[in-house]
Amino acid sequence: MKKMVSITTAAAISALSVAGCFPTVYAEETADYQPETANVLFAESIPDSIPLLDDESADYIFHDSFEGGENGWGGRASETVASSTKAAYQGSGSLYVSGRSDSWNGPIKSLGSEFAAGETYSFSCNVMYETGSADDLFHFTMQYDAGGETHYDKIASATIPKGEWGQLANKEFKIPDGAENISIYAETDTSKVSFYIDEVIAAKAGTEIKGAVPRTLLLGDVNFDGQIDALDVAMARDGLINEFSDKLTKSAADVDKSTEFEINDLVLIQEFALGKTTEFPDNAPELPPEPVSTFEYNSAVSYHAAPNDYLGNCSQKGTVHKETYNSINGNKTLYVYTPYNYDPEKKYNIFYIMHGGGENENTVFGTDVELDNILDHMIMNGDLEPMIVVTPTFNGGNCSAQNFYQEFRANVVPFVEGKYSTYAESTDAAGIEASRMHRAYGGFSMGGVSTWAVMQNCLDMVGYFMPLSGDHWDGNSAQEKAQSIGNAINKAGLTPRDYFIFAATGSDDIAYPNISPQVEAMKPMSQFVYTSDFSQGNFYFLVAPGLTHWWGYVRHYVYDALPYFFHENQ
Ligand code: FER
Repeated sequence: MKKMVSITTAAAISALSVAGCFPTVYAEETADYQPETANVLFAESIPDSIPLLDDESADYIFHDSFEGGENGWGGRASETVASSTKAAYQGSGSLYVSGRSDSWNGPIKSLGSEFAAGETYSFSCNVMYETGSADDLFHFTMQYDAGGETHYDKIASATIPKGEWGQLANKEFKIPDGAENISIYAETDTSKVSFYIDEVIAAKAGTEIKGAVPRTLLLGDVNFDGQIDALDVAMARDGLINEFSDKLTKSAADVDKSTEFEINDLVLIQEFALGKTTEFPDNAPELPPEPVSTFEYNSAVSYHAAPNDYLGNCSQKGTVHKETYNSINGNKTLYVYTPYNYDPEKKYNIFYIMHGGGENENTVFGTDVELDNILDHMIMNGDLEPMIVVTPTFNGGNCSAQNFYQEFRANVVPFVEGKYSTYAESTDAAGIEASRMHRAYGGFSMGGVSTWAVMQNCLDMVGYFMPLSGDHWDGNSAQEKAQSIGNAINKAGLTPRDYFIFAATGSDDIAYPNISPQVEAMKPMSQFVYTSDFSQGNFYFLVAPGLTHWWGYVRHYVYDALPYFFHENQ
C-alpha cells in the first residue's frame, strides 16, 4: 500500500517561517529546489510505516488477535499468560506472558485436527517486549510427539529490538511425518523477559502473511522510510504541534540528541532535506556523574593489624570446601570459603586470592595464614559483608603467575560461580561481565604478579584488584609497566569508576623497591585517581611501616583492604 503525499516542501517551509524561528537565507536557495519533482518521487517510495495485515482471511486456518480473550492459548509451565490491552500490534488486544522462570517458558496453543502431519503450512506470530536488553532473540516453535519422543522444531526465529513489534514467520513449514499432539509456542533463546504476542495466524502453505517490521532509528527519518526528505519535515512539524505518540519517533526527530524535540530540530531536518547540510550537530547532554556509595572510607587509610583474637578460631565459622576441576592446565584443586550461614539462595561478592612462589592452593587457608579465621571474625563483627573467598593456584601444567589469567577465565570462574552463588546470573562471558563489580582478585608476591596480569587481561571480568607485595611483570621500566596497564584499560573502554585497585606492601618488603616506582608512574595517569576513598578515586597503595615479605603481615593488608571493596558502581 502506498500513501500519497499531500504536503509540499514549500508548505513545510512556510509553516516553519510562520513559526518565526526560521533563518532568513532560504528565499534564494529554494529557487532551484523542485518540490513537485520531489513529491512525485515520495509518492512512489513511501510505504505505510506499519504494514497492515492483508485481509486474505479466506486462506487463514486461524487468526488469533487476542481482542478480549486468550483464544485457547495457555502457559507451558508456571508462567502467567493473559490477554492484555497494554500493547497491541493490531487492534487493541494482545497476549502477555510474564513470570517466565526459563527461556522455554511461553504462550502455547495446541493445533486442532485441521493440521495434518506431513503437510506444509504458513505460520506467523508477532512479538514485542519492553524491558531488559536492547534486543532479544525469539523463537516461534512447534512441539510434537513422534517415535516415542517429544520434539521441538523452530518454525521461525528473529532478533527483535526492545519496544518494537517484530514478526516470526515461515510460509513453508512442514509438520514432520508421524507428528502427534502438535502445539505451537513462542519463547526466547536465553532471556526470561516478559513479552507480548499478537496476530498469530496459520494459513495455507505459501500464504504471505504480513507482519510487524521493527523500525530502526535514523536521525531525521521521522517516518522510518529510510530517507530524510520533505515528508519528515512535515511529520516533524506535526510532532511539534501534537507531540509524537511514541519514543522512537521522538528520538528520530530529536536530531541534535538534546533529549527534547524542539523547533531547532525541525530547522535542522529542513536544512538536511534541502541538501544544505549533510550531518546533524551533537548536543547530547553530558552524562550525569555516576552515583557513588555512602560507604565511609578513610581517604588515606594506614596499616592496622587485625585484633589478635581475629587470628584464632571464631564461634561463627565459615566452611572451606575442597574442589577439583578440569582446566587448560590439567586436573587441579582449589578451595572455596563460604561464610557462616551461607545461603545458596542469596548472592555473594567473591574474592579470588592467589598464593606466592613456592606455595600452593593450601597456603591461604592453611596453618601459615589462616585467612579463614580473619574472614570469620570480620564477617561476624560486621567489618565485612558475608562473601565467598577462593584460593586457586598457578601451579600445574603450563600454568604460571603471569598466564594464570587464562585458566581463571576459561575454567576457574565458570566452575566456581556455576557451583556457588555469586552475582553472576550465568557463567558465560555476558554473565561474568555483568557481575564484574561483585568480583575481586588479589594475591601475594607472585600472586601479586598474577593480579596485575589479571588486571591487564580480565578487566571485563573483575572490578576490584588487590596486588600485595608484587609488581607488574609486563614492561622493563616502571613507566612501561604502568603504561601496559593503562593501555589495557583504554582498550577495555572503561572509566575510572569501573575498576578499583588497592595495592599494599611493607616498607621493608623486598618487593617495595619494585612496586613503589610503578605506583608513582601510575599516579599521574588519567586512568588512576589516587585515594583510598573509592567514592572519589580508584587507586591506593598502602605501605606498612617496617614490615617484610611475609604472609604473617600480608594477611593484615587483606584485613585493611577488603572492607573497601564492592561498594561502587554496583
Ligand atoms: C616482586 C614480585 C614478586 C618481587 C618478588 C616477587 C622482589 C616474588 C618473589 C618470589 O616468589 O620469590 O616485585 O620483588
